[in-house]
Amino acid sequence: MFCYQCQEAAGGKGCTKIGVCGKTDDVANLQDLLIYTLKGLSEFNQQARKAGINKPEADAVILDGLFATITNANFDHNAIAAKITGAIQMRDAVKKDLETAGKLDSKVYHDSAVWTTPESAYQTKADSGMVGVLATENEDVRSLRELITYGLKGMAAYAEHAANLGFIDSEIYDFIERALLATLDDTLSADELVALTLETGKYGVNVMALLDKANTSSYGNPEITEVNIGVRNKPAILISGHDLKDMEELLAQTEGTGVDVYTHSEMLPANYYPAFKKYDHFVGNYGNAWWKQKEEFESFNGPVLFTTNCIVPPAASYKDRIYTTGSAGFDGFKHIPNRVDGKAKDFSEIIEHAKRLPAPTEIETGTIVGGFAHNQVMALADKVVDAVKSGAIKQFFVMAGCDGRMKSRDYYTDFANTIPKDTVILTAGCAKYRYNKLPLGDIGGIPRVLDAGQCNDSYSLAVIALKLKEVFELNDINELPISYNIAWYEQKAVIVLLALLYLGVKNIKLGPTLPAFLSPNVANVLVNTFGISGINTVEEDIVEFLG
Ligand code: FSO
Ligand code: SF4
Repeated sequence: MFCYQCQEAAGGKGCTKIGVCGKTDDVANLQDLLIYTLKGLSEFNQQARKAGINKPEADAVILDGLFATITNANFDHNAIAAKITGAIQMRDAVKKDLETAGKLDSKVYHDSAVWTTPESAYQTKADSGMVGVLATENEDVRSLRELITYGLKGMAAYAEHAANLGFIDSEIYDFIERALLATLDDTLSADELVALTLETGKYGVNVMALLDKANTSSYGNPEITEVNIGVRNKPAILISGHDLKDMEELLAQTEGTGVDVYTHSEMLPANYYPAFKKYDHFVGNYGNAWWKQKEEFESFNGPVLFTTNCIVPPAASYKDRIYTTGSAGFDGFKHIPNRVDGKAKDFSEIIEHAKRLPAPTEIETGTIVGGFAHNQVMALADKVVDAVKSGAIKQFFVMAGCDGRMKSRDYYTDFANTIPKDTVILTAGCAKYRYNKLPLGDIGGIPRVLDAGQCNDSYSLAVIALKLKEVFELNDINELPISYNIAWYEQKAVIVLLALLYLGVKNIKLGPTLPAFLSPNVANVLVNTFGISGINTVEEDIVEFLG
C-alpha cells in the first residue's frame, strides 16, 4: 500500500504497511482499485452523457465509490470488493448501452475501462502497483493528480448528501468524471493540471452551495441554538457523520419509542435546524470530535450510527453496538441498507438494540451555542457591521476544518485563547471542538465563537465574507478584516480549501502540518500564487495575521 491522503500520513510522508488510521494494506490497495475502476466507468459515462443516454445509477456508483475511500469511511474489505464489482458491472452496462445506440467511440481504451477478473483475483490486481498512487512516476504530476482526486472525494461526499435529499446537479457529476479521466491523461501539462485543480475548487463551491440548499430547504435555516451537552436517564442512540436525511429518518422512527437521540462530532449542527429541534426526544450533543470516540462511545452505553466517515477501529467492548449506513462501513459492524424505491431506511434494529441498553453516562453538563450559518448571520448583519465600524470587532478568524488526535492540534486551543478579546472566530467542521467549550465570552452580545455548522457549511462562511465585502464596498475579499487559519485532516477539508482558493482567498494558514501529497514544486505554486503557509507558534502567527 501507499497512501498519503490525510494529515496523519505516516512520518509526514505516507502509510506503507498499515494506515495510521487503521486501514489495512489489502483494503488500501482495493480502495485504489475502486478509484481506478471508476475512471473506466467515467470514460463511458462521459460518452453516454454526450449521447444523452446516461443513467442516474451510474452517478450513484461514482459518488459512493469516491466517498467510501475517504479517510476513516470504510474499512470493510468485502464491502470495497463488492463496490468494485458494482463499478465494473455499471461500466460494462453503460458501454453496452452505447454500443446498442451506435454511439460507442472506436478507439483503444485504457486498462481501467476494460479490465476484468473474478472477484478472487481483485487483490492481485490491486497489489500489482499499477493502479495506485505510485503508478504515476513524476512526483509533481502525481501530487497534482492526487490533490485533484482528494478534492473529488470530498466533492462526492457532499454531492451524495445532497442527492439523498433529492438535490442533483449533473454539471457536478460531469465534472467529477472529466477530472477523474484527466488523472489518467499523460498528455496534460503541469499547468493544465494546476488549472484543473482550481476548477475543482469551483465545483467545490457549487457542491457546497447545492448541499446548503438541500439542507436548508429540507429542514429550515439553522438558527441560534443552545445545545444541551448533558444527558437524560433514557436509553439512547448516538448519531455521527454529516447525513441529515439519515438524521431525519432516525428522529421520526424513534419518536414515541422511549429511545432518545444525541449527536456526536459532525452531527452536532443538526441541533440548529428547526425541523429537528421540534422533537422532544432529540436531547442534544454527546462528547466531542470524532477522535475521542473510543472513550465516548464506551460511556454512551447505547448504539451508535455512523452516517459517514471518521470511524476509529473500535474497542471490543462496544464493537457490537456500532452500526454504519450509506458509504461508511467496518468489518463486523451492522450495516443499515440504502433506501429502496424512495422508502425510508429501516432503523428498527438499532432502536430495539437501544431499548436493551442503559442510558448514557454523563460526561459533561451545560450548553454550547451554535447555528450561525449565513441566514442567521445575515439577520444579525447590522449588529455585526456596526461592531466592525465602531472597532468593537477588530478582526475575524476563519478557523474551519477538522479536528484530529495529534498533540500539535493543541495549537488551535491556544490560538483561540490567545487572540485579542476584540476578535471573533468563525468556525465550521469538527475543528470547533478545540475551542467551542472555552469561556471566550461575547462582544456586545455576539459570541466570540460563531459556529456555522458542518465542514460543508464553510460555504456559509464564504457567503458571509462575500456579503461583508459588498456592505463595506470593497473590491477584493482579501481587504476584509478576516484571516484564515484552517485545520485539515481528510479529503473534505481538501475540497473546502480548493473552494476558498477558487473564491480568491489569499494567505490561508493550513495546519497542523502541510499535506504529504504536496510535492515541493506544487507546494511552491500554492505558496507563490495563493500565499498558503503552514503554522508556526501561536504568538508568531498572531503577529503575522494582525501585523
Ligand atoms: Fe470532521 Fe471527520 Fe467534517 Fe471531516 S468529522 S474530519 S473535514 O470527516 O468531515 O469535519
Ligand atoms: Fe495513512 Fe491517512 Fe491514508 Fe489512513 S488515510 S492510510 S492514515 S494517509
